[in-house]
Amino acid sequence: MAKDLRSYLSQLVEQNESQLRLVDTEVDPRFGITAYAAALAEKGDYPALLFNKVKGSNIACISNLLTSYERIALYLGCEVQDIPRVYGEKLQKPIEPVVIERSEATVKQQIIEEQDVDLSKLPIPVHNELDGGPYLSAGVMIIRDPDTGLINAGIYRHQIFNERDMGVWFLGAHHGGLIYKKYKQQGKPAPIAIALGHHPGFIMGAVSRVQGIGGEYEAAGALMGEALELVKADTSDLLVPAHAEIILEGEILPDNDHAEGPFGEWPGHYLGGGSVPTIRITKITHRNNAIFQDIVASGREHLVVGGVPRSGSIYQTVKQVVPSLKTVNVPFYSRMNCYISLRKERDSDVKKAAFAALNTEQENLRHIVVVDEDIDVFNGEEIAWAIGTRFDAERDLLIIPKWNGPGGLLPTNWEYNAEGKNTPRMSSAVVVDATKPAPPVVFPKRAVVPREQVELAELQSLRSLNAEEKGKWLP
Ligand SMILES: Cc1cc2nc3c(=O)[nH]c(=O)nc-3n(C[C@H](O)[C@H](O)[C@H](O)COP(=O)(O)O)c2cc1C
Ligand SMILES: [Mn+2]
Repeated sequence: MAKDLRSYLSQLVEQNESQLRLVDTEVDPRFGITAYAAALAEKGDYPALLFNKVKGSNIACISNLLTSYERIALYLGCEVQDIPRVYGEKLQKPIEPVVIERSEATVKQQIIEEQDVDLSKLPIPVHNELDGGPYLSAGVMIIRDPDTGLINAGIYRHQIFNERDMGVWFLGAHHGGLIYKKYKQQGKPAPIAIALGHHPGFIMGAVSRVQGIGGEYEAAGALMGEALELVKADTSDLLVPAHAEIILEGEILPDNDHAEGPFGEWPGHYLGGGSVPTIRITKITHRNNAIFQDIVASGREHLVVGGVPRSGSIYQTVKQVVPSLKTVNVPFYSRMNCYISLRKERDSDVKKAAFAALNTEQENLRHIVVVDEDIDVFNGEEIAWAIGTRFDAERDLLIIPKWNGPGGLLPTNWEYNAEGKNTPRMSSAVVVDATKPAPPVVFPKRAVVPREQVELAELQSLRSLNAEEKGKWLP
């Protein structure tokens, strides 16, 4: 059986049942779905949530699925520390997709024709307090380059405008927007399809930084470990994933822009808005008992999905200049930071690694922390500890003024005048060298309990005090 969302969910449940929790109470798509994720996050709990009864919809909704590196490591079949390396190595061996018969394609089990399209029947959440409306946050939009015929895929936010229309927000040089403009210049609608709900390898493939237009289906195959199965779309010549949960088909209209936003985004605050192109949906196909997928856009889930491809690219470029690199992490709590661990062979390794990272991910990175190989870069406490014990600001801090820009997504990239008007400014970057000083400085050894002894501790035999023991020791 081909890998899909369901095969991954069973892998997740097999590993630990509590990683998938069913919400059987009826929830309102307006804040009701994100309320559960938020309430659990306050307790430090990030299970995948399957909502069975979303008001106004017969379709289930899954949210909070990719909220931890452990869940990414699960499908990549590696340790968390090794994600950037394994991810990068897999992307270097793309796997061609295969096209299957319509009758074999599970996503064609249910068909909704144009006259019956009603997006309000999908369980599309309103995520945060000030959001402009419901948003598709985990849809992979597929579009064909009219010049080369290559198919490109990516995740772009889609605000729902009415029963059949939604927006699409393309950033900067992302291929989706470049391709859309080619159709627009010819005054033609751009046929698109949006895939909702699939194996995480498909989703990560779609957001991987593949060189040039297209290649995402091949990247998805590499990350899934098998050829992605495709099927012909019903309303265009696009090829779409045959085992997605839901496919929306339609076109981006050339001259029908619409006001969009606000929408709470990955920095944890509102980003973007303005005027965006409109997509008209003309057909929906879905599986029996379809599961609609949502990504918590303003939180950890978005940053895990977006951070792994960045860590993967940075790993590859840093490794070329500093072969003693151990691993890197663009953490899920700040895409502007990057933590690099390495076995320092010479002092210059630190700056070489930091500059390679900054050059690879110029869009968002501005704070690089370099640590020794004994520090776990996936643990923010370890990073803070390394800064606290191995970093001296006067000697180890490098500020790079006017590193990147001008402008960008964050308010720190803008200068405001007395009238409140803003102009783009250059942003700075910083390298924090939290590695131990090189010899001759003798650095104290880290205090640890011997590993063999830690492993011998019989944790399963721990229990609470019984009555007799309470009588003995408690007042
Ligand atoms: C959850 C999530 C939401 C995203 N939202 C957007 C978006 O609204 N607009 C955008 O241009 N990119 C967005 N991205 C980033 C793109 O999907 C990503 O950079 C992708 O590689 C772009 O592909 P392309 O260059 O082929 O268009 C998002 C990524 C993730 C993981
Ligand atoms: Mn692309």
